[in-house]
Amino acid sequence: MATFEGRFTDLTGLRLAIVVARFNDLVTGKLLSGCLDCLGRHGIDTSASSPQLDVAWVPGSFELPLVAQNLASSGRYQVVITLGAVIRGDTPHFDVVVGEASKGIAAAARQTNVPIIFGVLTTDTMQQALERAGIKSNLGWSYGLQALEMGSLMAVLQAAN
Ligand code: INI
Repeated sequence: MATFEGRFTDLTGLRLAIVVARFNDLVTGKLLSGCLDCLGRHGIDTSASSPQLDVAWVPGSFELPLVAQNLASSGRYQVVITLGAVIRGDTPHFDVVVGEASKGIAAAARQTNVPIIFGVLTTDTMQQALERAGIKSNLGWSYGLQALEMGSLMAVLQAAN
């Protein structure tokens, strides 16, 4: 029996990309800060000149799948993180954006065979979003951890194939 697991240390060979939506950047900027804090505390070089990490900004969560797929298919990264915040308004726009972002991100990961972390908050209010982006916890930190686990797990699986 083989057991395959990702890890959270010894990650010098790991290359990551983060795609962040500018829409609701009060929230997504905080998610990015939490995510970078997590990655840095686990030994990832998060400096401006880092050879391990790149960050791309897109207008909104609707655009996350396209850019995540582009980065994932480049062969430069073992894992891509998407960060967004979709907050329910009075129109069906919320459902359209959330549906396209979630389905698009899942499809991009399957098509490229590169894990893409779904770091998109979907909340009814700005208060709920902010509570998950630093007021109470910061889910950006969790998305960083999940990226480390998935990126290193894929490397283990590829080595075993
Ligand atoms: N984009 C978001 O990331 N969050 C939202 O809450 C949101 N709302 O509510 O409209 C949103 N819309 C913009 C969308 O993602 C696209 O950027 C835009 O439609 C252009 O394609």
